[in-house]
Amino acid sequence: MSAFYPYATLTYERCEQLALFSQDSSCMDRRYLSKEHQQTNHQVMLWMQAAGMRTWQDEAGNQWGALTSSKPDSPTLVLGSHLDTVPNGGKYDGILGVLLPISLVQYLQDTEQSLPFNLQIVGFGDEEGTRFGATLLGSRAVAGTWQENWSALVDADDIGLPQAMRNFGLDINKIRNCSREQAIDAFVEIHIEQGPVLEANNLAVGVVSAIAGARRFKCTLTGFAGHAGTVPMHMRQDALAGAAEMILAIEALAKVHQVVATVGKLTCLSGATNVISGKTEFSIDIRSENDAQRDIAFAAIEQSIQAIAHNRNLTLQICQTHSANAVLCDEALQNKLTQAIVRHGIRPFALASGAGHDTMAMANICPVGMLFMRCEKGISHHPAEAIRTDDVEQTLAVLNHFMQTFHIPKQT
Ligand code: HGY
Ligand code: MN
Ligand code: MN
Repeated sequence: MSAFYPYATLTYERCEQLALFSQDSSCMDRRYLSKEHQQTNHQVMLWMQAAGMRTWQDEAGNQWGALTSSKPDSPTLVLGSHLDTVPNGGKYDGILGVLLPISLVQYLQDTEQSLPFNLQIVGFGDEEGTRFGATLLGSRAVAGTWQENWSALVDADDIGLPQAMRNFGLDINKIRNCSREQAIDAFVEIHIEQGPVLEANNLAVGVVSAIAGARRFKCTLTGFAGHAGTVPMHMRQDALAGAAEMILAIEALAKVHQVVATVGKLTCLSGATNVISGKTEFSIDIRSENDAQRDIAFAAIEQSIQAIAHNRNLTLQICQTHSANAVLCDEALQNKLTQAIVRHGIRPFALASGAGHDTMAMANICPVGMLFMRCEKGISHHPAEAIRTDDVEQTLAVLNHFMQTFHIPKQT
């Protein structure tokens, strides 16, 4: 066991503690600007303060901690990830990328080591976009790419984003104050891989080369509700049967165009056993590391599902709810992370991320890098998401090597 082992168990135990802050006692579900988000920010603030960091919560509800260098005009490195989860999600997606850096700062504090640059840690409030549909709200506020039309967003209980922010003690009109352009010289995110590649290569960590770009849509399909017993099959305008045909077409076209496309949500409005569906809503999430390839695939999907709607005498409305282009990680940061992995005696390995991350938003204002940590069987967005303490120990050691040898050029 290395000097990092106690800090690995500390990180693991804290992930377990934060998992208690969930709106559903039967599973992990922590949403932006909720009571559970508030509890989590407070607990993370206490852990940051215990590690000697100055703390604050910004106007978007992101939780920050700062360790200021003895030379205040030094460059600033930010480490961070998100504190929200998907419904029925795991305990480590995002959360590990906030708690592991705090544990490393605790180690530096306990071993009386200082850094030649300013270090900040951020827990973003909304990466998953579960509550309001748009994603990366916390990191986009920091990156200065908050979108004015987000003021119209409402959640499943018809609570608007501005009201939810007021309930949280925030004022949406001040959101521009938390933009950190020019104040951050590099951003690095530690995150579980959420895929099987590191485990298949028997590696604890890997360096992320690129992050797939994503587009998300809300589709509303309208037919005509009818009596399940009296309307002949050839006279139906069945919105659920239409959605079913469209979902299979989306799956087939994703394979043809070598992208990933997912229909994760399907709602049959006013559904009843003996009623032909008159209206359904479903989501589309389409991704690729190649934005052009993704857009060509989506154009083919759109043409196909509109044709299905036409043939079934249905009307289909497609509304884009999210778009983020693919992001290449900074070469210099990738090299520094690779050198730290080699110095720790692990075989260096680079891989792309199919999952989206706050890093995509931060790439708008500074060089970005990501370090992936293995998760068991690559399972994520699922309660079976699991990590190993010894992998956390290795990741802490690699991150420490990275920090000890890291020189950031001040952004001009
Ligand atoms: O959907 C994603 O890729 C991320 O987990 N929000
Ligand atoms: Mn996620
Ligand atoms: Mn995540």
